[in-house]
Amino acid sequence: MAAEQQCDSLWYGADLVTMRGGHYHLIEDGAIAVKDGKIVWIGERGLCPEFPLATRTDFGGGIITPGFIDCHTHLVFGGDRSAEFEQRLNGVSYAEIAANGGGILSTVNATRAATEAQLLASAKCRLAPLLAEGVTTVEIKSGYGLTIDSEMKMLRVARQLGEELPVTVKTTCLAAHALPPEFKGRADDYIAVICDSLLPQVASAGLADAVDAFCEHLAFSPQQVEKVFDAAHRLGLPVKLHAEQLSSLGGSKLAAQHQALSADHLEYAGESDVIEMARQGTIAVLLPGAYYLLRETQAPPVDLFRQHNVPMAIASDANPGTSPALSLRLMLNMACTLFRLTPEEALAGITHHAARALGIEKTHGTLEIGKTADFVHWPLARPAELVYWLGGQLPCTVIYLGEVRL
Ligand code: DI6
Ligand code: FE
Repeated sequence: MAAEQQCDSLWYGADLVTMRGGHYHLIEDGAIAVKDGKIVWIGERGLCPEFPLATRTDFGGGIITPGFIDCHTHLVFGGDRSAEFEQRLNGVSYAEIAANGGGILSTVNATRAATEAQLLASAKCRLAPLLAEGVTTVEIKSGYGLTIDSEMKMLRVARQLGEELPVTVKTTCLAAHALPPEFKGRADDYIAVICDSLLPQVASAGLADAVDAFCEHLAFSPQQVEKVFDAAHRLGLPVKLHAEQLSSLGGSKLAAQHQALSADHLEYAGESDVIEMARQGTIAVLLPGAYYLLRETQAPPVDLFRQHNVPMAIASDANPGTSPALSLRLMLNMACTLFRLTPEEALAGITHHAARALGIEKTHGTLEIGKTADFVHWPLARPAELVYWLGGQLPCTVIYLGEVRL
């Protein structure tokens, strides 16, 4: 870049944890130049061009990471399920609760009954703590409406969150999350509604960036999921899948074969699934919050993901049933303690690899020239500290689209 080229702002005086290629790729005493919300120069401060007209911020120490990306959440929903949390602690299983009309369906009832304003207000409260700890991009799924109108209502609320708050929102239609009560015993009919009416309407309203489904005994079979994937592809929408969370049904392999951006959960994935994911470039999204809350004992096959070079992302899965998690940093710690990721892998999981899981890696997830200027300054000595503390709030300055987010 020519030295005489201008930028709007220059940020320096900290070590840059660029996360390029999914590694720290540290630049000591670095500088970042931003123009029109994009990074136009990055490198050692000593090599930085003049940029005489730029606004300057000297952080005077600390580290700068990319903005965090929570690539799997269900943040928009009505009600809460603390009563079920209590039931589970009294010995009732998640599957039993679901079979008795509780579980996802109780949130479906509360979500259908809620107005858009109510859903927006409650989701804002849950999003606030994520933003406070450096999240600049969040994915939000539907899946608690399960009718055309209420799924579209959820997705409109998700879009509105992105318009009203300083955060980038990616929306995912998860209409195939659970069988709505009106379709009891007629799952194939519901899948047909999703494929023939719901998804086309969602797509023509521009409400979804991707399509997801829940492939599980208590939800939908691989054959049913495949129909949803085919419909999504006809509409030009990328797919993702909740797969191998509670049992092994081959969902992750199916997802990979449909060029899914990601397969998520994956506790019960096997080597042939991992090999197919590697072949197709499908990201493994690990969700330690749900694993923890369900007291699962089988961890996802992290060694196989490493061995076959399947990138691992980490997300909150923030949802009222299995992961009422409102801290992505806590998920980092849990991914390390429960799944034995390294802190570097965990940070890649909420930056570069999370961006890949959303298909936005060209613009987000690392500190590189040309990328969106979303980054976070932390007055910390080293990146592992972001993963080490168990929750709590660490002071930080968030730069979103090139400007300090207040
Ligand atoms: N897997 C999960 O862990 C959540 N959805 C899914 O497909 C659970 C959602 C809920 O219980 O409300
Ligand atoms: Fe989920």
